[in-house]
Amino acid sequence: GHKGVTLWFTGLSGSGKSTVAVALERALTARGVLSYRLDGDNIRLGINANLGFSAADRQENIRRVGEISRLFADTGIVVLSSFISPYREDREKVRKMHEVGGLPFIEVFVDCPLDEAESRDPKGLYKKARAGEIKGFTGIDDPYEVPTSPELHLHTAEMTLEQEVALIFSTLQERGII
Ligand code: GGZ
Repeated sequence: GHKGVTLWFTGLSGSGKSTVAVALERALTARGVLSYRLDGDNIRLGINANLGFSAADRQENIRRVGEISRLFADTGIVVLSSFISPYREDREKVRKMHEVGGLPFIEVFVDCPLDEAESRDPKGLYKKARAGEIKGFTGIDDPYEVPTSPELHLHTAEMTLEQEVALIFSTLQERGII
């Protein structure tokens, strides 16, 4: 059996948060562990369709996603939440909502250098941000506050995807979650 938990992936756009979450989900499914992924693609088009990227909207985005993660984790699911979540205070609030409910919370800092994320630019958003066509883009003209004490710190420039998945997997095992 396994316990519910929220794995909270934070990092820049293009840092690889979703890629790690997808690979981890595959590994968990192969071991019979029920997991569920939350990210901008399924949340910002649905429940948070009314939110943009102002500081207040990002804060509300993270608050709602934190509450949803907590509810899923409470049912025993391994929740994989991938959001830039650029503000430390908002991430700390999500951590607290889990802790008061006795639910494990694992902050995973997907630490990718800006120049690397920018060179990937899968959606061409950094290019638009540099050109001033998108205002308030994280890492360009909006802040990303790096985690000060994440449970896991993935230096993505020095690790393979397989190593990252293995590290998260062994952390879940060591903590008796899976
Ligand atoms: C950052 C933005 C912005 C701005 C659109 N700043 O690479 P992506 O496209 O798929 O990931 C980014 C996503 C970020 O949504 P989150 O819900 O994770 O953000 S937050 O936690 O800050 O609320 C990017 C796209 O949305 N995007 N405009 N201005 N990312």
